[in-house]
Amino acid sequence: YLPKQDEVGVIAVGFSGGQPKVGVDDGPQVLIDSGLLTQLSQDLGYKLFGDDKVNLYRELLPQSENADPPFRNMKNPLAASAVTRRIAQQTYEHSVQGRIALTLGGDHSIAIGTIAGTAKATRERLGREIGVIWVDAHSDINTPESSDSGNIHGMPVAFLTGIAKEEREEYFGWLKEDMLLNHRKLVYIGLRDVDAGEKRILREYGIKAFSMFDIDRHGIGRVVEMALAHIGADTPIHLSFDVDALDPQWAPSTGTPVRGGLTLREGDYICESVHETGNLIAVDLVEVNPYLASDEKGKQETIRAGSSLVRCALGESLL
Ligand code: 4U7
Ligand code: MN
Ligand code: MN
Ligand code: MN
Repeated sequence: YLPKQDEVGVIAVGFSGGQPKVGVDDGPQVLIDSGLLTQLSQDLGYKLFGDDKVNLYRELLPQSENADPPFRNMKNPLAASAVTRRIAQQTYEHSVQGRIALTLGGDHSIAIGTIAGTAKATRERLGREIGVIWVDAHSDINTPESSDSGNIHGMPVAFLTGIAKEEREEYFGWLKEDMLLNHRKLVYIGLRDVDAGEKRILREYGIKAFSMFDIDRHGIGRVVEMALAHIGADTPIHLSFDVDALDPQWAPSTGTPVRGGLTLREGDYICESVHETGNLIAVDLVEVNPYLASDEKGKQETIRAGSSLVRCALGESLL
């Protein structure tokens, strides 16, 4: 198939309602301010479409105490559902035209939208199921019932695979069959903080996951090779990259940092390898929160790391 490999649809999502810490909604703006989009167009030669301004979804966050009460234990469910529904429409529109959909977050709940949109577009455009490479310290596969926190950024994969289901339209019921991800076409890289309930789900469904243990054992080169083999050659790939997959040494400015993570070089290598397949259809870069580092240096390093990951996924470092 022939994606328009020189066109990128940008979706800048300033949404923080999938988790409790303020500031992740400024992630896309700081990435853009650092020059990321200019680099994509001027240095890498992409034609950019879509957002050059950030969609701040603050007006969709509950404006009063009882505006968006928990539903099945989920916090801010109406807001998260409404925002992700809109994002699904945006990634769908870019993707169905063959553009690479680049989404800058925002917390990881937004992947409910990004993947729903590319899954549907790819079924229509190519008659194919997408594969997802989810790079993260966490597996984000809690159901509303298995989650202890109630934070929706820990649940996107459960909704996307249909492991969590909800009929009511305003609570993710808009996620229809053609937007879902086959759990056999999902692979994780970088896991090191997986809840007990999530481990049960991963085991029950036989979901492929490469933890930090696997990376230490086999090395990043072999792990990426196995991950790509799992989803299959010639499968359209959606890469969803949570910056907390990186070790806090490179990306301290994020909401749920976990020690013992990927080096920046390993993160870049994953992105480069996905680019090299020629099958990349979408990239998410999420969970950059510019206010959480203990100093300015940590903030700048996190932004630089996030921006480097995106550029590598779009082919910067390959000759
Ligand atoms: B992120 C957690 F309990 N599993 O569900 C949860 F550890 O998008 C963390 O990967 C989720 O940053 C982290 O709240 C979500 C927790
Ligand atoms: Mn994470
Ligand atoms: Mn995540
Ligand atoms: Mn996080």
